[in-house]
Amino acid sequence: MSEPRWFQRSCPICEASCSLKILADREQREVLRIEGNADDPISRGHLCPKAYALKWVYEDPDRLRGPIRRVGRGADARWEAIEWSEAFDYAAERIQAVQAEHGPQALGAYIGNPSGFEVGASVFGGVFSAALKTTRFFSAATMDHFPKLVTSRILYGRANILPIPDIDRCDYFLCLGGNPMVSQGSLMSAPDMRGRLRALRERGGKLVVVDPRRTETADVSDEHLFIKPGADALWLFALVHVLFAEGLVAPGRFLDFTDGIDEVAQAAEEFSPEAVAAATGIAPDVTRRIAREFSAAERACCYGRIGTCTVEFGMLTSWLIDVLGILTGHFDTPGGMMFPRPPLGQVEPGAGGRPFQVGRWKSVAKGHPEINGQLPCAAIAEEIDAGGDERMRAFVTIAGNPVLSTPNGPRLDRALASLDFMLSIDLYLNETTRHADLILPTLTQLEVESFDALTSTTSVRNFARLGERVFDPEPGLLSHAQVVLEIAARLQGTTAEALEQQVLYQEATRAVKRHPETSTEQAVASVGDEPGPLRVVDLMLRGGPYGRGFADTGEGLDLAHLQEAGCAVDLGPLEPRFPELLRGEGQRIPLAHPYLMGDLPRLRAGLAQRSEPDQLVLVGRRQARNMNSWLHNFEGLARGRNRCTLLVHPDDATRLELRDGGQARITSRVGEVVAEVEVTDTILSGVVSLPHGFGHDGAGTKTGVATTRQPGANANALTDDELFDTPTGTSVANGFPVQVSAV
Ligand SMILES: Nc1nc2c(c(=O)[nH]1)N[C@H]1C(S)=C(S)[C@@H](COP(=O)(O)OP(=O)(O)OC[C@H]3O[C@@H](n4cnc5c(=O)[nH]c(N)nc54)[C@H](O)[C@@H]3O)O[C@H]1N2
Ligand SMILES: Nc1nc2c(c(=O)[nH]1)N[C@H]1C(S)=C(S)[C@@H](COP(=O)(O)OP(=O)(O)OC[C@H]3O[C@@H](n4cnc5c(=O)[nH]c(N)nc54)[C@H](O)[C@@H]3O)O[C@H]1N2
Ligand code: SF4
Ligand SMILES: [Mo]
Repeated sequence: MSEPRWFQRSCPICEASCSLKILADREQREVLRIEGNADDPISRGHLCPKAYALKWVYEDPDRLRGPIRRVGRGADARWEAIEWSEAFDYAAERIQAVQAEHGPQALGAYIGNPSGFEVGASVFGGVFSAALKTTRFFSAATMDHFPKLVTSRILYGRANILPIPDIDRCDYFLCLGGNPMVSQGSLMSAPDMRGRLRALRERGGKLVVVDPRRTETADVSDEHLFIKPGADALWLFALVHVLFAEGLVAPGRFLDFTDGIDEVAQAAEEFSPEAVAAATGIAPDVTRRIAREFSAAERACCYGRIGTCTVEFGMLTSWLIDVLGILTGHFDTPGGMMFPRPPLGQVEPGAGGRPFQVGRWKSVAKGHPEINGQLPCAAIAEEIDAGGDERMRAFVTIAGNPVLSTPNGPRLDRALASLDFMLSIDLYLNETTRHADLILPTLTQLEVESFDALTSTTSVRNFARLGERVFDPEPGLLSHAQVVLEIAARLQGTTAEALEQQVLYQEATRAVKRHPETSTEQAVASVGDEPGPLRVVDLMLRGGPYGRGFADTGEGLDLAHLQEAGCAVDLGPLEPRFPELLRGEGQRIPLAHPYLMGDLPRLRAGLAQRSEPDQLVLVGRRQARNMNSWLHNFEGLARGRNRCTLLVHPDDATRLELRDGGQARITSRVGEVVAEVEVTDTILSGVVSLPHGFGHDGAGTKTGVATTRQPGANANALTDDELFDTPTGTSVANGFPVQVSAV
């Protein structure tokens, strides 16, 4: 008789990264219960309905349980199971063949969202990317937070120095284009948003939500301002304008290391509350009042998420959010926007870095410049379709479903079918991976340990957490780490062990900088010889800001310490980190950096255009039981009414002769979909809202529940692959023009 027991690990589904308690029978390989871990000092027992997806993914009969290779194409395609070693050889041979004939750049790669929650991907992503020998990288980031990465790179010297709201200590929370009540917080890892927002209001604080939809977060706010999509940069400029006009600018100690405040004042001059009122839909007196309230608040956060990033002026919006914080002294101070100090040391003061630069290489089809090492994900299809010898001929996807998550999905769907070779590392045969020649599934999260490498960089409180493996690895499957190392080894003509050693030595070299008494060899020896990502984590922990170092007597964090803790180790509230965090001696914050100011003419043109009569525009929407495209295959999340509905304001419904529950055809420059209409006054007139991640057409996929229960329409069949926040290459998924008609 096997005894069920409780295990603890982090939920890998969203950025809240709740600590879960999982009651499981190891021998029967069965999960009996999943609960929030009340003992965890960071997540304090929180969980949401998606947590059970850990069990459902594990049990899903549709999930792939070994490598499969496609034979034939199109309607004749069939899949055959193959052995791992044969699969690795096949992947490497095909990639090498394409690169030998057409050069290394003939290969491209796309990295999807779940890889951020997989410790093996975090630790070995670098060696895998290097082994691909190309610079043609794409990721979901250019449909996500890329403007923030670019802004941080420009202002603070590094893309991962990201301002995070100190939500638990602020008393004024200005939330633009985010719906944390549903998303559970993004670039704000903070489980239990409902509780935290309630606490904010209970201590007398104010929550103001700025969104074209009266969202679930707006419902629990003190004030909701409807804003026209894409107009946040204009509105934020008006707030900044008021600060200067009314003498409310008080940057405090930031004056000592910030340049360009006068230029910002000059730039803001033309964007008065009156000048932007028509374009934003927000009355000038409201704008003035919010500016005064925000600056007068003792502790205030201005926070922006998806609706401020995947928009026409994403970079300027992200920049102005930081500008507002800096100018009002609500930055890098308790209760304002702050900077986490993660235990692996990813965000430590560094030696001088290279200056901000874009365009070290360019896309072939349209000449999109590389930014922060990436090309826009909207350009994948055109890179494949491009004529000439420089086109992309082979492609790797890692935990991504770009056919449903990136612009002009149907075009990408067609383009992928014309590749010479495609490899997908993924759990499912879905809309994207159906085009692969080879799919390599990995172990599920229940079969590997968790370490919150990414979310500790975006957390509202510093922490370190190691989670247990619930089940032993399923025979026939390998971990993400093993898979990427084996492929990389073949591509580099070496062994997986040698690559692991390479990563260990690299990290050890970094780790001993803080511990000059230790040699690199000693550091490597200290973490034992069990293969896998955790000994690298151990090295980084020991050498990190809270680390115990490498001497026998050291005190502080290491892996054993976290194992013993059995839940998160609370590393305290966020603390001020500037100016130390600025990279390099004497570096200052270039608040009016030419790359930022260079985008002002585009904003001016946008202001002129947006003051004209309205055109119907589309925005996205997240829902509690979805996670992008990949949680639709479980009855527990898929049941219920159709969720892929188009929200339409009653006035628009009347004008367009749409009725609640009827079908509407939505057309954009690139495509057309049909969706059920939901008439509601929660959406601003002139705006319609459709969630993304749907469009499970079933053709050649193996996600039976998704296809039958929540197929939906692919919102990214509408998203335009030529509409960008130009300076960051981020796609405009919110606020692009559509036509809607009754079917
Ligand atoms: N219109 C519109 N489009 C959007 C957005 C929007 O707001 N509007 N949001 C964008 C954002 S923010 C994001 S992050 C992207 C997401 O874009 P993607 O990351 O491309 O899409 P996901 O739907 O998250 O796809 C996840 C894939 O990973 C696989 N997977 C899940 N778990 C694992 C695992 O443990 N290992 C492996 N190997 N594979 C796994 C799933 O099977 C699935 O194929 O979508 C973007 N697209
Ligand atoms: N349940 C669930 N949770 C998730 C996800 C999920 O798919 N489902 N996805 C996860 C991922 S990958 C991410 S990146 C995060 C995203 O986290 P959030 O950004 O908090 O989530 P969204 O629901 O996309 O919120 C975007 C909001 O912006 C609004 N908006 C659209 N255009 C504009 C505009 O121009 N201006 C303003 N001010 N608002 C605008 C939309 O109406 C919407 O309410 O959520 C994560 N959490
Ligand atoms: S809020 Fe996010 S991390 Fe927490 S249980 Fe739900 S999906 Fe998992
Ligand atoms: Mo995302």
